[in-house]
Amino acid sequence: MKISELVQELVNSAERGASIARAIRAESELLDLLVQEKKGEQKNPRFVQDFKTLADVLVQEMMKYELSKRFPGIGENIYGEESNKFTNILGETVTVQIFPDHRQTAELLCKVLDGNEKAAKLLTSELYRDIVIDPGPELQMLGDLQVDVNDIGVWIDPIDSTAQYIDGLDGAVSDSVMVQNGLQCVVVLVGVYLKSSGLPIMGVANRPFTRLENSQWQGESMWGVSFNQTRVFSIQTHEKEAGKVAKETNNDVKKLSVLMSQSELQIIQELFGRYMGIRHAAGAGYKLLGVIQGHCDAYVLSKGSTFKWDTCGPHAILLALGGGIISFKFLEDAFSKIADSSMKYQLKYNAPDNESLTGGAKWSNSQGLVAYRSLAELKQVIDIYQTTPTN
Ligand code: 2IP
Ligand code: CA
Repeated sequence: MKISELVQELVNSAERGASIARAIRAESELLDLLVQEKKGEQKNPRFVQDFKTLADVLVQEMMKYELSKRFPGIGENIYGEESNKFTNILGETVTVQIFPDHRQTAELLCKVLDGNEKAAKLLTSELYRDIVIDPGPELQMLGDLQVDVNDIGVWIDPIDSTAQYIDGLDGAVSDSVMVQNGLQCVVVLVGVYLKSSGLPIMGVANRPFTRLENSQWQGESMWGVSFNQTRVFSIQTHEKEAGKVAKETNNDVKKLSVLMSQSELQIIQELFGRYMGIRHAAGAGYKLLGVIQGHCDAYVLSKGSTFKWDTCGPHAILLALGGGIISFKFLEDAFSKIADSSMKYQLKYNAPDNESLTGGAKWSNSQGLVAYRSLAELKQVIDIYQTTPTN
């Protein structure tokens, strides 16, 4: 399979996902369903108690459908956060999938949506919209590079930062180009990894709600490939410029700035906060993009609260840039050891981190993570971690 063709297909699919995410917030019929409070007792024996999950599943299934159409057989190796089976209180189950015939898809959606024909039609028309976007001139740099279709797996996070997506507030831009929360934190993520090595080789990240133009949300898309000796990425120069501005507005330009979750342990925030600027932002994908775009130098998370689908795509882009993502526990190792065999230390995507992980935690990045833009930044994070007393 030609890598450039897969990139083109992933970029298109992620854009279609982004456009569905925007349509749901723009059409009142769909938005009402999204923000509807979940009532404890449902009068109707509904299939969908939670429309957000249906939105997630639809984006995921649409990507599966589109990729399988183009690359037969790939579908069995595409994994996502959500199950596509919905069961109502009568014990009936429907499996949400996209059919070649759009009428069949509309009928299925109508059933899942308790007969809401209008919503089913609106969603169906978004699902089949013809979308082809230009991945940029960098695509040509991939030339004729090939990958064995039997050796790849795909992780999809159809809508990362779902809480922000449902709240739907525009995050206010404060002292930096990044927001702390709001719709801007939503990201559609797709990552491709090699089954043989577990390493990510290709990633696409699409932010559906990047900026408002004439009251309409505009998105942005980026991708990266890190395969054998080839490293190509699409990050545009205006994003690099934005990163520069962010750093210059920092009082101490030499100080590293690190992204953390609002819920990061206090002790970790204090430890790094003594020597680094700590920034908070919602969304694992959004924080990873913050590092990719150079708005911050690293993203540090001590807990296992992210999953393979959150990190696989952005991880491939970071590798393409010369950075990476390692487990937080490796901050205890010598930097020289990590630098010497940095691929060995990267998070892996072909198996759970360990066999004892079950249920919801099975596919978590169980020992936390450190995402960095280059080894120089990773070195600073390790130095601080290893030399700072915790009291
Ligand atoms: C979540 C989402 C959260 C993030 C968490 C992810 O994915 O990105 O915002 O937590 O790690 O798994 P935090 O914002 O504290 O970093 P989803 O929204 O898809 O459940
Ligand atoms: Ca997620």
